[in-house]
Amino acid sequence: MRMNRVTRFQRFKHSLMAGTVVAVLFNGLAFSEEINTAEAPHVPPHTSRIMPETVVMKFEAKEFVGPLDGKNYKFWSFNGTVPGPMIRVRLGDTVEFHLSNDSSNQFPHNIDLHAVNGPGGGAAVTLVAPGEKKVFQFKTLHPGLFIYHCASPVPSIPEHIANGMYGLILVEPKHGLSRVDHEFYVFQSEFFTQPSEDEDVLEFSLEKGMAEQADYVVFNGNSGALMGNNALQAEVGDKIRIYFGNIGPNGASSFHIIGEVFDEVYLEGALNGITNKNVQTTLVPSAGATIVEFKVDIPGDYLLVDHSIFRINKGAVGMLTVTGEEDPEVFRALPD
Ligand SMILES: [Cu+2]
Repeated sequence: MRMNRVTRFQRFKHSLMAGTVVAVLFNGLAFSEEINTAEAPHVPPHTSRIMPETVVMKFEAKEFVGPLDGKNYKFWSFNGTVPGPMIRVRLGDTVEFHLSNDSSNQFPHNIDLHAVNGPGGGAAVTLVAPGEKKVFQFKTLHPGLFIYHCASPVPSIPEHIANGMYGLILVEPKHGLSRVDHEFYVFQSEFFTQPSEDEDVLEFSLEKGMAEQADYVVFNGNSGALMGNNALQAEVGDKIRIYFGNIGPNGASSFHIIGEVFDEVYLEGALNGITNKNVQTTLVPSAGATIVEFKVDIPGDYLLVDHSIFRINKGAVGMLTVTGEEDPEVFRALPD
């Protein structure tokens, strides 16, 4: 689990147990690098702050060849992972966002964060050529779980999205989120492929993208990213929260966990908005997100799926493995 380090200043503040006081004293000067990011399926820790701060976020666009369903694909990414890191900030924070473009890349990139109120969600002021860097800042005005993605027009916005440039940013409400036993970051996306000049490496197919015919629909950037040794783990009695994003780029997701019922769903990823209870399947639109919470009662394997069910053949399946005591009152097989 990779995440940004808490600065010495931050530790000093926490050691005083009076971070707020210090933040108030240094009002306007209080920069925090506590901004937490984490790679899927991990989630950055709670912000644990009472006051908003200025947080510095550093992202780099990175084009690379990586595995996709036993083959290789020409991915474009933020920070070299697909999906990009999950970001966690707090309502009222000012985010100073640095975007650089690796000098070995071929294309210009930018970032549109759906948590931003401003032109292009930041895309208009972050378009960077290979070897360049740009910085902008925004204030978080809405709590919720939001998509971010690249929106570079060269060669086309859809191509940047389809190649892997997306992720989630969580803006915690003023009083944070309740503690649960496990939090996971799961992100659904489609890939449209054709052989490149190098036959062993696949690349984006505009034709398939236009026809909305995905070859792969996957969780966390690859089929099997949440299967086998990569399955999510929990114990009976645990309360679990999943931050789920779907970029599409075309399809909506019918997110469901086979054998579980969501106790609570934060509809469309909104916080301080509407929640629903006792939900079997929740619809997540293209470039939308949701937060689901549930308690696991019985040991076993539970499949995360897009219940547009043929998509499991295209990779849209993950596993949550639950260990612990049986509870025959809740679930048991009966003798013949
Ligand atoms: Cu891009």
